[in-house]
Amino acid sequence: MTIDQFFAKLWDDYIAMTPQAQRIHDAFVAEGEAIVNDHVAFRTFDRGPITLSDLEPHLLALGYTRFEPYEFEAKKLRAYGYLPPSDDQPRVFLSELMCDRLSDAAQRIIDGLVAQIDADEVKTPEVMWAGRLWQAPSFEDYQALMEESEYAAWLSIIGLRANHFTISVNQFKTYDSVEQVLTKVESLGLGINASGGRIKGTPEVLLEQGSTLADRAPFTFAGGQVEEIPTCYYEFAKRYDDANGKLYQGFVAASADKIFESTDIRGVAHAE
Ligand code: OOG
Ligand code: NI
Repeated sequence: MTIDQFFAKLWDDYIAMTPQAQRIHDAFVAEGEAIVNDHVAFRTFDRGPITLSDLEPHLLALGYTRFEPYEFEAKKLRAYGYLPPSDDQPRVFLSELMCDRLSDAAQRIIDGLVAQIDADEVKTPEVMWAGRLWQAPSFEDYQALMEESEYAAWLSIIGLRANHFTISVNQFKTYDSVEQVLTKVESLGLGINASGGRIKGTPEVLLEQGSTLADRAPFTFAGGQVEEIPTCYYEFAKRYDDANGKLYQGFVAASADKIFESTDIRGVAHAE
């Protein structure tokens, strides 16, 4: 599979899950903007056959290289940033939940999900947009995970796929700032993640980011209960040159910590 095929499939799955992404994409295209992806992000459990180390080979096979690790103590997550084989391809952010930091009860729920995975399915790159590799959990299990980790609850129903694509504001012609882009996105009637402020990061940390609030969709839990749940979101990023005049390639942990909350069930439309 070529890198272009990989991202085409990933995008198709993402927009099927995230109608707002196609709307946002098309609105900027209609204004004559070129859409270049800054990065995409994946989430997983550090349990069963889908740990970060199990999924990483698919990125390496496409020519990605490990760049930098990140840790999110309060959210019980660790992550890696990956650099693409060429500058015109998106970076990748891959995180995993440190399951042993959850209660025994929550760990048992997660173990029950990952035990259903056919390990062979994880060996092909299609696993990166395979979605749930287990039966839908019950609403009770979802809520129990939610008590301890929004990320765990989200992953238990959404599964493996791009949780967001990110438009590079650097490549825009008529928009200079992330705030201008967010204002346009809001004019489409979409909500913005205001946790930690609408704009995360500053020119000083060489990365400014903003994101939508995830789309909502009905989800059928085990037993047939249907509830509205957050799916995926869209992000906008502007990078700056470092002291050596080289474009910053990393992520910023303090900003990423707030970007994760774009899929929070409680919504993060409130500024903090
Ligand atoms: C990833 C959040 C971090 C960024 O740009 O800092 C991130 C996620 O929501 O899984 O993408
Ligand atoms: Ni991101």
